Amino acid sequence: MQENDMLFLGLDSSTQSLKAIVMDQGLKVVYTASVNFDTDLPEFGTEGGVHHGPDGLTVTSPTIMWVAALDLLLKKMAEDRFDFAKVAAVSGSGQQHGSVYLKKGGIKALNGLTAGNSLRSQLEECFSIPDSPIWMDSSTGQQCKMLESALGGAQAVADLTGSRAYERFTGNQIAKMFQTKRQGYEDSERILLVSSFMASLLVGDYVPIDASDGSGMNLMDLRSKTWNRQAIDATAPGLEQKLGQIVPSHSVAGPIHSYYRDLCGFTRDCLVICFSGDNPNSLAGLRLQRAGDIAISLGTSDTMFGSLASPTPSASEGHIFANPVDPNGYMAMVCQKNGSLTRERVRDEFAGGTWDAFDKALARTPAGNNGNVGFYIDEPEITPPLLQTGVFRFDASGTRLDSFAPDLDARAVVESQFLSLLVHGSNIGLKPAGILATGGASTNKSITTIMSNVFGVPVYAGEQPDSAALGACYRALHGWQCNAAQAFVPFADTVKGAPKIQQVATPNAAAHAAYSAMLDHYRALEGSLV
Ligand code: XUL
Repeated sequence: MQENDMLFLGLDSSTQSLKAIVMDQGLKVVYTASVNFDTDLPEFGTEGGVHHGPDGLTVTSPTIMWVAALDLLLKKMAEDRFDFAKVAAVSGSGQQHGSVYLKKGGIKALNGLTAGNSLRSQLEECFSIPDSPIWMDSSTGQQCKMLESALGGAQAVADLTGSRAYERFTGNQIAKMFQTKRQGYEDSERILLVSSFMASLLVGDYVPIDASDGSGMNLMDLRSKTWNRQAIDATAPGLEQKLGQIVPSHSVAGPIHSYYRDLCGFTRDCLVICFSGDNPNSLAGLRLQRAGDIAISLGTSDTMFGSLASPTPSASEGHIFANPVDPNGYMAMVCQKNGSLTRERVRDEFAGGTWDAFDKALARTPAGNNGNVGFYIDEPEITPPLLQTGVFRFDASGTRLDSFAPDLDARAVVESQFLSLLVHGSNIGLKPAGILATGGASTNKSITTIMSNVFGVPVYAGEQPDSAALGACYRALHGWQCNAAQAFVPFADTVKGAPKIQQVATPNAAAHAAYSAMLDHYRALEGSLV
């Protein structure tokens, strides 16, 4: 491989798709490809990449679908004549919290992968629990209570692990598996996150969990970045052995397995750098290096996050994770489960079904919606914690209404989502000086304008909307550089040549004043529902 001809591959195994972004050493994106689970792999019958259980709380994805997606992605890349031989390092991103259960002998199947057969056909029988619970699952309330009572309450769990016990956090999902699918749990040789599972596919071996994604499990000591004995013991017997090690996110997971060399022409030198969660990768992709550099990612879920030097975990909201590009740093994050899909549902039901019509509805309504506030809870919500689904509409006097004029619904869904992020983000130290908007809806000018007005700060958007996949590319380069130097290289050095970001919205003083004036009204309505 020529030193000046190297490429870095970032994969993003998200809820709905598996994407690839490739960049050169000058940080320029040179290739992208993607596989959509619903449309490219219809045989799995997913909706938005998931299956909803009959209880309304359980949400899973067929684990083998993610394997089939990698088969298909590599096939698409080969058809595009992508030059795999130039890839110096691969890293990746996985939807956070989801868990993968490999049965005894799984490691042999990974080690023994041979080109000529698909990954899917070689790994189909490897899972002790074939459906992976994912981040949208909220069926583990009981297990959360058990963890909190074992560790001395919600704040104690937050102080130790960075977050109070959350239904979607992996430890509570594993506890439920132990309690309800005992045989599957016992048969598990290794339990991986989506991120470490995808990396394991590439290395052909079980790879460690990185500290940043490991922070989303309610099992890791946030400060020492090791498994917390009390949390592990309170979750399930024999768990530590099934989880393997935790390593810094920039670690080399291993060389790419010969399967990929034989199948597509990767070289022996190609390194796999530990994969991490999608939110940590987005932090890297957006190069959020100073406190006050905040991003809001508008995806399936909406998240607000930024870097922090010292963590102050809260039992009432948000999460603190280990920082994915600074082994001594942290990041804070607030996550709202009802994001893009909810906005799209409201658009389809009340605003003509197109973004153009939605924008027009926003243009016909004033900032602050004349005091009308709506909570659109299609999925049980994390922030604010509203487990009861439905639409809750209120007028300026706080009276509950059954319906709004349709234009008011369009504005209310966007405003309440941002007001919630403002209120809950500030509670854990996320006070933006400027906001980087990312994810699908970050290209929608009306939505970023409302964001800017709610927070009263400028909003920027990168040229590259797929920040998690891009962050995985940056981390592939970062990990490769750290390995070459045999020392930690500051991430700022890795990304110093990255393209400048564009300002896309400037706050309007009058609109911001309208939002500031309605904060108490918003808080009171939210409080009445929680
Ligand atoms: C984060 C979370 C979601 C998923 C989405 O805590 O649950 O953002 O990571 O992929």
